[in-house]
Amino acid sequence: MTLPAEQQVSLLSTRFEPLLHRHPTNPILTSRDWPYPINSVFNAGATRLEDGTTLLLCRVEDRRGLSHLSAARSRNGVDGWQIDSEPTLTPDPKNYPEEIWGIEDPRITFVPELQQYVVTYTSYSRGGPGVSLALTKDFRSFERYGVIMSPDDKDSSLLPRRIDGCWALIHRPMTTLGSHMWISYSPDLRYWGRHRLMLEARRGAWWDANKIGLSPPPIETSRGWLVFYHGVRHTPSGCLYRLGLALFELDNPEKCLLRGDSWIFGPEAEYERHGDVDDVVFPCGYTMDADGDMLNIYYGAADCAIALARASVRSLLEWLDANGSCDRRQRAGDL
Ligand code: BMA
Repeated sequence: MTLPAEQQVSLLSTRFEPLLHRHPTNPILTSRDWPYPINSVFNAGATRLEDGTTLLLCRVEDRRGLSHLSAARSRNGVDGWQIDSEPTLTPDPKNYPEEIWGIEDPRITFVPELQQYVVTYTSYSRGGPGVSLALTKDFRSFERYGVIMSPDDKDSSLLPRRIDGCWALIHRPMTTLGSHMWISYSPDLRYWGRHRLMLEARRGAWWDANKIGLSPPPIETSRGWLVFYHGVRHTPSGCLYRLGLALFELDNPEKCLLRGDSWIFGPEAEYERHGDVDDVVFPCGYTMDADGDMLNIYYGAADCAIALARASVRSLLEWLDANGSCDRRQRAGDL
């Protein structure tokens, strides 16, 4: 017997006030919904098109283990999904050798100056995962810019406008310093430099020790860029992916204003706890309701399904005011 989603979470539910509310019909998309045979669908970028349609650009894994991206469109962002009958963006290793082992985890940014969507995604090369970028107007044809951050690097998203005349990209290179979030700048989306450490993974027993990464694209609020990031905790039985929250200065996004100490969302429901990879919640996209406050956050669950949670920006900022700090803990490595 399958329990309703809200009951499924009860065994593990914490007594903390939930900030993200799971949709009662979760998971909203699985491999069973796909018009062609696939292994799994998860980690989707999201945006709202001009006509109000919600578009998800989903990571789809085939039964070779390689991923491509496919678009799913819905009027209400919950059900009635129209899924492209064939893969929307497939790896093209002939022209882009860095895509030899697939393309994964897209983030979508609509850029008013370009009147286009910029999609950043992981290209899985022989040398490991790197960051690639493509432009599109309609999610049917794409202009690929190729790899913009060499391996090992992933979890990237573009800010929707220039900062001091330059485009800004958040990403997560793996260095001997650890797996931290960095920000880099470019005059033209092709050549990137001025690399700056943006947010460090903590160390020791913290939930976000050693490895963190950007989750959906940053959310622009009047108080700053609101950033969901994932923390990966290594445990004897595998990794635990959870979500934390931080706020960065609008015109200087390297500057962390507030960072919460505890995670705000983690795997609790059955579909988040068990799948191809257990205990993973991994949002890559959100849409905002017309009220300018309510977020629809689309997340991959256990690398097997796409689920939806809703959260109010106002309550996320209130939580950060009450639980965040802006001291050296941004640089938590030396705590
Ligand atoms: C991360 C990414 C995600 C994936 C997660 C859990 O490193 O590769 O695509 O969902 O691992 O497997």
